[in-house]
Amino acid sequence: MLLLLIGCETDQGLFVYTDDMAVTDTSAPASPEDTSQPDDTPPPDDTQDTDDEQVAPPRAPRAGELVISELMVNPVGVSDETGEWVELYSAASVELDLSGLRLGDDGVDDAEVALIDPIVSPGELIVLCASASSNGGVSCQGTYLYQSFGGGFALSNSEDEVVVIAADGTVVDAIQYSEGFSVAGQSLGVAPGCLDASANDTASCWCAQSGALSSGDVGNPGSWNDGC
Ligand SMILES: [Ca+2]
Ligand SMILES: [Ca+2]
Ligand SMILES: [Ca+2]
Ligand SMILES: [Ca+2]
Repeated sequence: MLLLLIGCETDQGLFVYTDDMAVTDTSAPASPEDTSQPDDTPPPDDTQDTDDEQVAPPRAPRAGELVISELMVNPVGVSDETGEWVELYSAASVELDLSGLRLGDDGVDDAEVALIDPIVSPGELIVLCASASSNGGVSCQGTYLYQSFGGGFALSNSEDEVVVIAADGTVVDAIQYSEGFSVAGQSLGVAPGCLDASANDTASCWCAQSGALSSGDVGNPGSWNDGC
């Protein structure tokens, strides 16, 4: 087959006419063969988290991960009905979701806590109050129904128990106290060295706290306790 029929020189270069009359411009220099392959590898992404850096979602507290750290058993500046409160310390190493948390005792008390924000960070102190207001100047992260004869939660001025119960029924922490424990107008707190769900079962770990409240009562709600 005759491939090259006619060729002629033009200003633009040599046009070669082939038998299918296609036009090929030979004046353009042949480009060097591109041996590189398309790069399918995505560029490194510095912002992408590795598995090691991903934070687990908040979960319900397990036994010992919340510690009963301070109690206002017998307020004087305001009534027990509005002035009692319970402080809890998170001893967990992860964020906790306290949705459905309950406060109870060994008798009739059992009350679900209504929390402003159920997510608690490791090492955080939260204060759960009988009343969000009229409590003597305490800043509360949650409230419960005060009821001293069942259907709520109350701290007896004589002897009582405090049981912290997770939504799934797990007892997270518990303490009990007897006659002579409470002090009128003063909270009782766990010494910083005893902030542990087992250690707080020891009476010597508890003592009356300082710290002025606007009601004239004394305590350290939401702040670190005094040593004992
Ligand atoms: Ca009680
Ligand atoms: Ca009381
Ligand atoms: Ca305990
Ligand atoms: Ca405290």
